[in-house]
Amino acid sequence: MNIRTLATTPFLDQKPGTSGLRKSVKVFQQPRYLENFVQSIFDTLDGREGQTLVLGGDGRYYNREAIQTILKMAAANGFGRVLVGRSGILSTPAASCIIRHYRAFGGIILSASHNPGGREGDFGIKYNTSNGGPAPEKVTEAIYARSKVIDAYHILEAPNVDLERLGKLEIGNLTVEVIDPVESYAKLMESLFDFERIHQLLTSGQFRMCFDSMHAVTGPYAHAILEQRLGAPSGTVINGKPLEDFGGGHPDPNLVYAHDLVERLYGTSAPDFGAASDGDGDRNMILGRKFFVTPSDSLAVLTANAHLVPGYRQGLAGVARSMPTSSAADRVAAQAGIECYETPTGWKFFGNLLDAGKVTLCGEESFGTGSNHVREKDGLWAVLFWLNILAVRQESVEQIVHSHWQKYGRNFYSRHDYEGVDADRAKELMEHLRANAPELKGQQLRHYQVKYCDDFSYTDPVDHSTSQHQGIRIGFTDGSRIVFRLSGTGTQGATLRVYLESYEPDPTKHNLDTQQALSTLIVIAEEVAQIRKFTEREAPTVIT
Ligand code: VG1
Ligand code: CO
Repeated sequence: MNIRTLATTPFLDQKPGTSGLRKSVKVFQQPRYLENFVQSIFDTLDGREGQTLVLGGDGRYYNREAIQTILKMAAANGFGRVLVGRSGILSTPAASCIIRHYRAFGGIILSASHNPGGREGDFGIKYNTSNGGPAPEKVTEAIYARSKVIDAYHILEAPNVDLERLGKLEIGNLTVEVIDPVESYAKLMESLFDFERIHQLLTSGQFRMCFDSMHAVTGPYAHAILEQRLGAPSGTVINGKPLEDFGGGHPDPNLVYAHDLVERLYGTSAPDFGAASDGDGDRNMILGRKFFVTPSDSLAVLTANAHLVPGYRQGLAGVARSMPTSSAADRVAAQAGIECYETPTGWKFFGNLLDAGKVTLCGEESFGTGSNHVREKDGLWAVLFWLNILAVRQESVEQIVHSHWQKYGRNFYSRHDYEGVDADRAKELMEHLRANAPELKGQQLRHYQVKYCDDFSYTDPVDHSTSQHQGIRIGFTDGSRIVFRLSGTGTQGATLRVYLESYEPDPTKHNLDTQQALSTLIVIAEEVAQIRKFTEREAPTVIT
């Protein structure tokens, strides 16, 4: 066995963002770049000797190469066993499920999620802890600190591992186990949902659905679960073959990028139900026939209907949503008499609440929904949850959402993204807002009165850690809100996100167009933040 210790020098830009370290493939392909980061992770893990690690990714370009390197580094760093998905594939929620199922020490997930892939695209890496969830900030900060001083990494000299064949093999003192990426995840889904009832719905001839895997990681999962186990006709899953460049597409399930799906659901003889997932399978978009469900509403609908689903029939401990997510779920929680928590953006902030049993469901406005079944958001889980509700209620998606609004009122909601703007100008915009924030309180802006304006800071109710500067919020006396923050997942320039929300209790106004309903808030956002001036853009790049 030949373990080599190689000298290296730090890269100073290995700071993990909202969800791991994301950079262009070209950056990751620099000699020692991946090795430095992986060694920095390993160096911060006390007690890794002999432990089990889970490893897999979303199949994008550079996935296979990175996996070979990480296996050899795990062998040289004293791990006992690595469970790796066949072909190097594991969706993010499946990786979380496998870490928990095998009681692994942790896991490394290779993905840049919804960012485009391929040689010219992005790559990413993140570490998940033994609860199956993204490493909390104190861990990512320790990794970053280590990456700034690292001077050596350890790697075993060994031939590449055959990732196509299931089973065990040894490299050095490490056991590598190539596992089926779908199996334990599919079993977990079967334990939560009424598969018999969903099967009846999907084979009744009265109901058609379409699932768009966007040539990303959910292809094998969706084929196995929706078509093979639940009996949906073949062809239900479109773009189901994972490709290294996602077929040239942008694997972000929204109305702009999931165009194949949107065309079908808004076309003639549209199916009853449509859904899409992102690069690594943790996001979901839910559509009815000619009808879009905002992710914030989706969380609220799942919360209100959880009693219809076997895995949640015993009741919900509470719900949590990220701060920019609309407060639709808060209204359901209030009526149900359960707690609703508000966390900063990013799934890592839900981990403690889930581990402590304070919440059962969580969600983000960015097409992410999940529960205590794993510690990541979970795209296919959300689709199965919706299918279970549809099978029980025998109503259309649109009817279900409209009756939800009738009962709870409607939170009109939209996010305006300005992608790839100049990073310094974007920072200036935020600083300008931060400086003006104290003066806004009490002011009348158009017909809205400002109730509060602050830079969101969060104290974790479980470990009392605090996270500051999580977004500028302007709250109005009628419950409407505007939130500004900069993305922590982009790789080029900066992305400004503007989140807009207004509440409408009156059912006769629920059919208004969303952008129309939010038009005054959109004007106020421009007036307060001078978005055009700072971004030098006339309009957002993406509106969701
Ligand atoms: C975005 C979303 C955030 C999500 C994160 C990771 O982060 O806004 O809600 O948790 O992506 O999702 P940001 O910092 O760019 O706004 V994924 O599916 O990209 O891992
Ligand atoms: Co994702």
